[in-house]
Amino acid sequence: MAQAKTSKLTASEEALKKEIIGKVNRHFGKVMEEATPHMVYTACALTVRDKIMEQWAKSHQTVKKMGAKKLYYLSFEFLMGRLLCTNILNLLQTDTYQHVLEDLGYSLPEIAELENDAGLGNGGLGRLAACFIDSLTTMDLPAYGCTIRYEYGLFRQKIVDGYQTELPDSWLDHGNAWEIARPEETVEVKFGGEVYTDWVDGKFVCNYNNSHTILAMPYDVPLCGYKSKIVNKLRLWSSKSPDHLDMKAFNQGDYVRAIEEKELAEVISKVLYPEDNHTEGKELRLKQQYFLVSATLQWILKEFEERNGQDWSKIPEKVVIHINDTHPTMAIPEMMRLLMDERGLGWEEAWDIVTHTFAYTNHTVMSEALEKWPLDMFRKILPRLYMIVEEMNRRLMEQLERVYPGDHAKHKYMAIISDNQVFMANMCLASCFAVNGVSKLHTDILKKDIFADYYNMNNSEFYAITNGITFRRWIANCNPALTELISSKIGNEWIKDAKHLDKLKKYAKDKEFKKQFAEIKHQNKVNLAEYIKEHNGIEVDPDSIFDVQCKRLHEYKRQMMNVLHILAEYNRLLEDSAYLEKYYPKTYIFGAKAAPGYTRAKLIIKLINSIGEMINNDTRIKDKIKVVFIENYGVSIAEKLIIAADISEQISTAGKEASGTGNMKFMLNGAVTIGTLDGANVEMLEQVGEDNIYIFGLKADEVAARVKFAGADEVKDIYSSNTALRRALEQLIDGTIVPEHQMFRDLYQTLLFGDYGFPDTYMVIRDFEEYMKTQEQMSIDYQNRDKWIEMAIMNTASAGFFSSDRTIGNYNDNIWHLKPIK
Ligand code: 26W
Repeated sequence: MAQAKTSKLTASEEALKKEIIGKVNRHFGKVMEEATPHMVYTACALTVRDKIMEQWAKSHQTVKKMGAKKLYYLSFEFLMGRLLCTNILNLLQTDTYQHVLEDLGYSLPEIAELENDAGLGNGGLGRLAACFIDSLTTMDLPAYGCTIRYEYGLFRQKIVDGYQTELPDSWLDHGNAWEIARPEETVEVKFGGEVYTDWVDGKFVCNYNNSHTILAMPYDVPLCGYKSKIVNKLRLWSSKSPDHLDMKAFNQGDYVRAIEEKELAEVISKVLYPEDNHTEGKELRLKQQYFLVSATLQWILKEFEERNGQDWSKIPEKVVIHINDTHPTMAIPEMMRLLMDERGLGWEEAWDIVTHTFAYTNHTVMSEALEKWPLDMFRKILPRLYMIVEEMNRRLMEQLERVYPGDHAKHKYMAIISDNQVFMANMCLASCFAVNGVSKLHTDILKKDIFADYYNMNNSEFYAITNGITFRRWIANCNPALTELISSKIGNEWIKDAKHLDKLKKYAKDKEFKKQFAEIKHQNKVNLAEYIKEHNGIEVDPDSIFDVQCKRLHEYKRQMMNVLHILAEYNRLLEDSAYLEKYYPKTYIFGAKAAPGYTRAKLIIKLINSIGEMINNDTRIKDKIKVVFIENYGVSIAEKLIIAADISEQISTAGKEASGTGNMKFMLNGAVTIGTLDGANVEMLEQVGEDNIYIFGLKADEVAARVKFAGADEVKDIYSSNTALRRALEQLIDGTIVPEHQMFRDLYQTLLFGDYGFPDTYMVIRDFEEYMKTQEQMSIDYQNRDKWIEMAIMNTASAGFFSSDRTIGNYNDNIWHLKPIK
């Protein structure tokens, strides 16, 4: 049992203490002395939830009374992370909870650690959705996040013998204190069978035969904003079998089959697909997609009808539906279906509503991520939607013939249905009133390249809306010491109104401020070093440069370039004793999950661990380099890593990273970026100025030009002239790293010869030299402590633009037009 402290509590703290003890008593039937820390966590969470719920009822009424327009943000991913501390922060109760928990013999951070991350997402797109909902609520804008209540979130990564292994993330094991089940709002979703359309008494009817019904039951997670009175919610849909058990089968003794049937229905919301930037066209994924959008659209229309009656033409005034990448695109034909088949509207009328209600964000230009579904599968699982999509395509083709007469290649490229596949991005482009990219550069590429034909057709408005991050989680909550220091100088308005952060610039040369800023970074590094010691058994020096690359593992993000550079450094330290003597120590830290089916990405993880093993144990280099791979990278680990970084690695092949958001988190917490002119890095450079960021490498247009002429000769030339790089590459296959020297051959092969005769697809070889030189310069500059700290401060002070509040402001002004609730 924890040792209670006897310090003096204020009256409101005493009241909270009573509440928490009360929850332990009533929720678990335990007295405080018997409670496990887990029970204390849940009790705290429930008291927080109570406070949010009190606001919720009021806020709900106000929204209703105002008849306010609402945003439904549809996303297959919401990477929320933990909620206890951010909710407490948003309610301005951090000190109160801290005092009370201390009084009870615990600490807030220790209790908060017990919450499982809600890991309902893969990476950037999912975390963006989570930041958005925080900003929307903080800005008093009425919005709902809608997603699936996956029983298993993104897999838990365990490194075994250097390899990634995947374990299920059963995040709901201890229950979820934040959610409220809404069984009374359950809806039916139908799959498969045959559809017969008919006219009965002049009315269009749709009959379903042999279709299979699954129930969608919502769970709501109420969400509060920072210093805000409104409460929004995240609605999570869970699949259920309509019959508790097939009693007939059950009574006939077929017990196992009866259970199986039930399981089959529930499998839909079982697990998040761990694919990032790659689609596989799996039947279950298609079912998940329809499940979420059908349930959500039924709910949206019901809510609309309750508030506004049956004047459906008013939908675009009251409702805006945002589609987070193409994954929820089927919401479009589903709305057509609901309006036509269930509300009796004609095609034109329904189409007019739909095309004024949906907006779409694209998050990637990687061709393997652009979703398409085999037509047969689509028809089999969603027969009615298939008919609607076919009609959408037929009408689109007529339109294209008018706009681009006779240009059959264009028609095919723009079609919703072609080559026996359904193209989801084209479905969005043909129906959404607004389309946006997630940085300036990315939007330019959409307009000039992959979506150029749609852009020129003027079907929808195109916007460049640069991503952002919520400052509540990504500094106020994860870096309290820095937050306090900043607020002590410029007040705390910047947490809600990020443009004030700019005021910090005048302290970049203030001696005392610099000292304190540096001390906080150092303490964060000490804490991370402890974490590494505990989890990796590796001793790292907090005075060394912490160089961090953490993000999903993908070839275009070029973890490989980082690895080759580390190898080259290591070789040089071994060969050149003068260099070793003057070398400033560096700790390279990686965190990354690879999609379980992405063999090459998994091999890169093994490589990182293998070179770590080799380098960390080589006494000849006198601990000058350490390489650490942090297992199971996710939101909560990011919160520890990012605040301790000196250098932020944002080194994707230019043109490939749509925006990046990790880059902004590092910047905000005073890391200096080494990066290419890709995604939002371009705008980071604009904000922070070229003296405070290290930019290298080919630009997006140069990359595009080089891809076209393959570049085998160029790669060959570099290979022969750059000995450091050549050695590092050869070490991949000569037994230096591991005795099984063929293990990493694929990595060597693909860089030098490519998969189909095109070497170095991601320009690792072609950008290497500049990368190496830039790294070298950074090591020199780091040793000029005064200069470096000034740069770090300038990064923090220039990060205001990257608040997701600004991003949400842009979406709202251009696309959503929601009114803040007073
Ligand atoms: C199922 C297949 C799949 C899953 C996820 C395809 C594509 C995705 C996402 C589009 C991948 C993703 O997360 N993209 C990232 O989105 C971030 C938020 O806009 C950007 O900052 C990143 O640059 C982009 O890679």
